[in-house]
Amino acid sequence: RMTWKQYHRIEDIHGFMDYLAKTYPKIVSVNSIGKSHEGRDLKVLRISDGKPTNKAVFIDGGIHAREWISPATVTYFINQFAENFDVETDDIKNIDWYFLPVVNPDGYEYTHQTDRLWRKNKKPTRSARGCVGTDINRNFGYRWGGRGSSANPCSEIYRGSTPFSEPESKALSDFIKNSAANFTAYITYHSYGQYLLYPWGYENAVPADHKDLHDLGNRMAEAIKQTRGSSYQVGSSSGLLYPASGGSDDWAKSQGIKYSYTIELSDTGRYGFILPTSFIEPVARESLNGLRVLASQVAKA
Ligand code: 0X9
Ligand code: ZN
Repeated sequence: RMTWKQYHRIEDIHGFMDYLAKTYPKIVSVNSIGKSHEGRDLKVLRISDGKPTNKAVFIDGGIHAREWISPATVTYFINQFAENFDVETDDIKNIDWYFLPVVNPDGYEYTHQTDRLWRKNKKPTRSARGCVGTDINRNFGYRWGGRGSSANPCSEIYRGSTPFSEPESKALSDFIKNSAANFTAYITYHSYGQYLLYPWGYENAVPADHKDLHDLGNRMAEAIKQTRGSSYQVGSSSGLLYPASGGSDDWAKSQGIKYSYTIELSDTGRYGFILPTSFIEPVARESLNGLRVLASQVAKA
């Protein structure tokens, strides 16, 4: 059974998604959009009442294997919306939600079994030293290969041999590109640091509509703060963090998805990636309040 008192293995997360599709077939469906290098499904759960006027939002987690709070938070959203859909707000019901809670299932399982701090995927590289794994968040095909990424397969920020060389980034991007849904927002959950980041990540520049992104980011941060006092900083990825090219957020923005954010969840460094399980519920709850603000913007956009 799924709870938010523990971190779960991929099998439990997939089982939970399938259970919701079976229990709420009118609003929930689950599809595999491809397979990871080791052959694990990349499962997307859709929640929608099917109204043709709905906008669409894509949310993912677990691009980086060790950032366990991310899949935990995304599955919390799924549970909230699926279990309480009839009593949810009109904003939530006027959106077609797509969730991919674990983009990097091979890496995620490896952090449970072997190396808790693994970041990349698990596909072997051409490295003579036998180094394994590409940073999926450096492998997306917009401004691929620039600052903040590495051509060295042994690096933690290895960008891969070509744009979309990795099955996980390829499947995610193909799904969004080929979908009939009209995505208005893309949010990718990471940890840690408590940041709400918008493009661009590849260099110190901002998109023409950066004021809209900053304003919505501020309103989301305010809603998070109102929950239990957590402070999130809002700004561009390159400005607030560091330049890093090949990220999924930049690629989504380049596809015309207006509200593209990377959210770095809690904490600010005391526990970092090894966030105790007692944080799951509070972090997910405040994050849901932030997401509700995004939903209200998307529903009226
Ligand atoms: O470096 C990253 O991929 C993200 N930070 S993390 O600590 N979770 O690894 C930030 C990505 C921000 N977006 C872009 N640079 N495009
Ligand atoms: Zn990350």
